[in-house]
Amino acid sequence: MPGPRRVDHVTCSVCRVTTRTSVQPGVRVRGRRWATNKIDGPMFLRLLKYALNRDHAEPRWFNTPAAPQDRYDVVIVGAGGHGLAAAYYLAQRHGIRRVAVFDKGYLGGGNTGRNTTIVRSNYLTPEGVKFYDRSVRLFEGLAEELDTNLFYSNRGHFTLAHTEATLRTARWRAEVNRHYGIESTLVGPEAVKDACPWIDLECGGKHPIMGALYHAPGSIVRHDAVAWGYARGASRLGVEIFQNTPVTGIEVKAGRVTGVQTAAGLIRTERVLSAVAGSTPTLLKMVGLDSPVDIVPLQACVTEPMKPWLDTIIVSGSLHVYVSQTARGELVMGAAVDPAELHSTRSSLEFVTGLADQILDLFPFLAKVRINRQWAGMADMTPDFAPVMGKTAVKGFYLDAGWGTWGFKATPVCGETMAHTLAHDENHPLISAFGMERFERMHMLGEKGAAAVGH
Ligand code: PYC
Repeated sequence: MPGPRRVDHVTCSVCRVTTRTSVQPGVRVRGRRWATNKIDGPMFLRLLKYALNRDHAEPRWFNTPAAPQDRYDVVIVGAGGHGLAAAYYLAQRHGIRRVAVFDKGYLGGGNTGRNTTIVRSNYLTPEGVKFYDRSVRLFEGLAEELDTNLFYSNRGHFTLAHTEATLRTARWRAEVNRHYGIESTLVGPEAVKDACPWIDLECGGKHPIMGALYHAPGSIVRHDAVAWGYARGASRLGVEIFQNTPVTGIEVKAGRVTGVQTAAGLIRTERVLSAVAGSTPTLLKMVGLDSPVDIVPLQACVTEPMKPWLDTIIVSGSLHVYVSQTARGELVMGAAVDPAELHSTRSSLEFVTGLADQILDLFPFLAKVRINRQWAGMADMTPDFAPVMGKTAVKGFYLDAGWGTWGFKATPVCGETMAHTLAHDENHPLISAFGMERFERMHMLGEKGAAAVGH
């Protein structure tokens, strides 16, 4: 198997050119040319010009009106990536522009800003594989579509196997993936070492690496840039975004949505999309629906910056670790979900000590590296580890939930499919298997084997 190549997509916000740079693992990215345009010249000159001249203030990414209107065609609850992407595609693809997005906090401040930015489509079920493949494809063209540098960086993704059972699941995933045209393959330990020479294949003698599922499209992308890019795109098309404006109730009359109570007053609407991850049970209660969703914290952390040494994404479900290196040189890492349900974003010492213990088995040379920040998101878990999406028993109430530990990578496809579903009042074909009614019928999807995170 050839070593994975790293491909970075860098989009210049002045001249809108997306440059792809490609390197072999371990080789520094060199020779990135300054993007230029005819008017402003190279980007660094433009930065100087704008930084030093008050008359050239950068335009705001979006403006919020002083107060919401009385009525909207669609109200979206949650200004994270999913809600904003749905708003963008509603306006851009379906011409539905009287859309308001409300968030109780700040834009992208929920799970969008709290994940470890991994994008992949190496799922286990055909439904999951097709869905996430569409997401990866949308991600690949997103910087250009949103005219925003998303720092999309194609790294390749290794899911390590330390046991026969994990190898079997990896082989199964590779087969399903390839059936749907997705580049996933089972590789031996030497391919892992080729791509990541710093790894200890013996893991300190405790859990030797027997092989891995290698997934070429695996990538990382700057999470806040995705949310802000969608926000700007939606806002340019007329969508209104209200931060720090909680939705406190949803009016339902005769089984239909008629309005939304917000901190800024009552808004009339017949269509509401809930895209609130860890607050899903709260929203469902507002419309009288019960939920199969549990909320569990998922913690992550970031180290101080280091010289580039990790060009790929390394995941070990058995060791409960996943790690990648950002363009700034920090390692972004996470572990298993917390062991019990908890509606909180507190992060713990127990998490970092546990994670350090495991990561040092893989990379002993990291012993002296300091952790700069740690945080938690609230993962909304379903019993079968697949999402809950689409129409619900309440007419006009649409759900985008059950993202567990893999919601960020679904951002574009959720936006696209939920916009279609709201616009046509008909579930998009890619989400038809994800309806809430599957739990009543016991039609579970069984996606747990594709989780990167221990549960
Ligand atoms: O699903 O790839 C994933 C993932 C990585 C970290 C948390 N989830």
